[in-house]
Amino acid sequence: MTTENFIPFEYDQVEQKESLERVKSFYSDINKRRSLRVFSDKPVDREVIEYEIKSAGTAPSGAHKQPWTFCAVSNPEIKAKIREAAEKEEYENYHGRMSEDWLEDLKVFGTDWNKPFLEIAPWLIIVFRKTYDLEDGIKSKNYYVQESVGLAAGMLLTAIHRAGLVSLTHTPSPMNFLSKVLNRPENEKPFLLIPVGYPADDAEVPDIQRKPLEDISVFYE
Ligand code: IYR
Repeated sequence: MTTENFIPFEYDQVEQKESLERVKSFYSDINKRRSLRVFSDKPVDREVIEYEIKSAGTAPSGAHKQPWTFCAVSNPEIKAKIREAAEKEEYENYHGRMSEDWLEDLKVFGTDWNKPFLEIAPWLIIVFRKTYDLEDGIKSKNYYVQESVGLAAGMLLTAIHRAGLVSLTHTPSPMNFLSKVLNRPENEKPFLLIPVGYPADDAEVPDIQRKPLEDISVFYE
């Protein structure tokens, strides 16, 4: 292993008892995260969004290529364009493109082709994955792009929750209209559209449960 470019790792020791306290407290907070479809139009400062994106940008990535771009949109005209294009696609999805089974699975969420939150939420963060890097016309390879951008998106949702805001992981399908509206280069493909803001005063969420630990884990001791 060549380590000439290495620097000391900064680490604050945490005792086991405190680890448990910290992770229990983290779990009780993150367990309150819900995907919201009803937003308030209350504004959110740009700096909050910047730090959420900076947090997402700390995610690990294949060969540290950081193959992501986060587009943060508060401009009302651009939000209106995104809503119009998304609803056009979703109308087709709900009227023939999605299977009966799929529509049945979605009933509990009460979704349809209408997406008013795309204009009401103060910010839309559109996550792009860089299928390859493109700098000054020169292409170079990225690795494990889906995994890397998925991790960054998860950290973004966590940061949004930590800031006391709510979000939705939205995937209007197909999403290529986002490249056009946001004028993104050819090496970037839309990955997720995440409205961010405060919940509407009367917001409700579906009554669904998370799987218990026994159903999502296997321990080998
Ligand atoms: N993209 C559609 C449909 C949809 C699909 C899944 I999978 C969901 O978890 C929720 C919705 C929409 O946003 O309505």
